[in-house]
Amino acid sequence: MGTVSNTAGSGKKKKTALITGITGQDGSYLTEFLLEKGYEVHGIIRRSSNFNTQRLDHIYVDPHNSSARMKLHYGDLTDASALRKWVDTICPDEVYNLGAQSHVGVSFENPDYTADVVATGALRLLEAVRTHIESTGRQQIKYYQAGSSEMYGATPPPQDENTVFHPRSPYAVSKVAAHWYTVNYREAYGLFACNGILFNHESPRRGENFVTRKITRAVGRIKIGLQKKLFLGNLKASRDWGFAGDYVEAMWLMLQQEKPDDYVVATEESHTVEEFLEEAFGFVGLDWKECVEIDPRYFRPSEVDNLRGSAEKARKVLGWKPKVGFKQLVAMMVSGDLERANREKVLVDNGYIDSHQQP
Ligand code: NDP
Ligand code: GDR
Repeated sequence: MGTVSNTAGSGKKKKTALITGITGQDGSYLTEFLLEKGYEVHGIIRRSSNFNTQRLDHIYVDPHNSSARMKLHYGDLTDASALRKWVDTICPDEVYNLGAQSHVGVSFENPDYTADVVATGALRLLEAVRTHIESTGRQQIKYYQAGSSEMYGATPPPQDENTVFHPRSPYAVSKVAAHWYTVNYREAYGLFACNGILFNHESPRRGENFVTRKITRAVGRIKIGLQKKLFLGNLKASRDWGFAGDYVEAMWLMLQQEKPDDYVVATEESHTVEEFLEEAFGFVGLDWKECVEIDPRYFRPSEVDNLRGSAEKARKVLGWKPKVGFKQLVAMMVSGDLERANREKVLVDNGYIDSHQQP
């Protein structure tokens, strides 16, 4: 794990960011984005029995190398003392709280844990930032909270910053709590704290049990003959799907404003899971109806039917707009997974793995 240094070789202070959830989809894109901007990036990672830094491997530089600007530290959103220690040690200019048990379906099965990490975890990190500022008399630390369109839940679209929250899962309820903790720390202590209310965003790095990636993984494997069927739940749900690489820029922009505020980030276009299937299977000339079967296991006890954001405020105030559209996003994900399936096939054909194993 890395040592901590705050100054560039020139003597000019380099900006420093601390990211929870750095090993996740958004964490990896945000790290790339901030490194590109010249930041030193510190990430909190959880201990696991195997390394789980695959999304960061391509930008990893050994910390013994003086050019390393990404540094990883063990910690957890359930561990307040570790959070405080890393805020004290790193003295970041900006903190991005992206860490979460982020799967809506799983949150029905692990509700306590989800609340602990997503809701109380945000509170612990806000408290670490607040008490650090109070005890050191240091300048402001800017804080970003990863909020979610799931907070709108049952409230019909279009959803913007003034839309009423009606969360429909333990995950979404926990995100609502994290949202209000963030607002409260801004109002009570003058903390520079922003909520980004981000609608679904995907990429070739999306976790494989979210519906988009589950579909594009299956398209690649079915096309190449490694798999026959894809089992899914509710195909009628509609989501506002954007590209994760575009969305991390909005997170950063929020922290560059004069005043902290909350912003919706969305493409303003919504598609059903069925439409995603049509586009993804169609991209490789397959008919999804011949491959998809419904498994009630994937239905949720309460569903979010329709999300479509209005990102007018982000467009006007942040000057942000998405660059990647729906068709381009699906093409990018299917192409990535076709390539991966081709690599898998080489291993299967040569007897290194069987077709049920992941390489
Ligand atoms: P991922 O599931 O890909 O990543 C979640 C990250 O949180 C991982 O790095 C994970 O670590 C980490 N994490 C999980 N539990 C803990 C814990 N107890 N302590 C510290 N870190 C933990 O999510 P995304 O990158 O897609 O999303 C980033 C954030 O944005 C999340 O908060 C998510 O809820 C929110 N969000 C996401 C949207 C999306 O469409 N992607 C939309 C709106 C909000 P590990 O690798 O060890 O599992
Ligand atoms: P979501 O994403 O719940 O919107 O949360 P997910 O991809 O899991 O579900 C989207 C919709 O697809 C339906 N669905 C299935 N979902 C999964 N995962 N697996 C299936 O087999 C399946 N079949 C149908 C779901 O019911 C749902 O309606 C994501 C996460 O990234 C959150 O962390 C984030 O806050 C929100 O997006 C915005």
